[in-house]
Amino acid sequence: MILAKADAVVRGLVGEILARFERRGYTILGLKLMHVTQDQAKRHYAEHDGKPFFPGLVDYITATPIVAMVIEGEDAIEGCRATIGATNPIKATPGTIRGDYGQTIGRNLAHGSDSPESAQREVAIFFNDQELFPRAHVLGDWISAK
Ligand code: IDP
Repeated sequence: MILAKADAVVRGLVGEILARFERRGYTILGLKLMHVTQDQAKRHYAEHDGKPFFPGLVDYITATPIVAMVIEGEDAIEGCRATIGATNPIKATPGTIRGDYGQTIGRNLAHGSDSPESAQREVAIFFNDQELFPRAHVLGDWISAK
């Protein structure tokens, strides 16, 4: 699951971010502009609870609406994380989302799930079944045929 976080929305970079995943050939299964509740933010970032930056992180993704996306494709998790770039934009390679548009770790524009288990957990926090369109599987298989 991908999030275009609050700074991406405020800066008008949602289209740019979304386009990068579309251009790689991934299939969009779900996509919405939404306000993240405190509860959703805390569940999503539960692994960071207790760290000094946790309150600021929750504030960050609840500050304005964000865009949540579920996408799929061959090795999509690894591919999406590569497209997003390193957590700290200063260390992110130019050509990645964070490397092209980010300045600080506290405003790094995008989130990408780091494992299939995380993706499953996160999708359940942000989407209900009616908001996902699994029929796109057919296109996903076709476009990434080996
Ligand atoms: P990731 O987003 O690249 O997977 P994680 O280590 O899972 O990175 O951290 C989740 C998010 O927490 C980061 O994207 C960033 O927004 C925030 N974050 C991580 N470390 C720091 C920090 O040291 N200061 C402020 N925010 C941080």
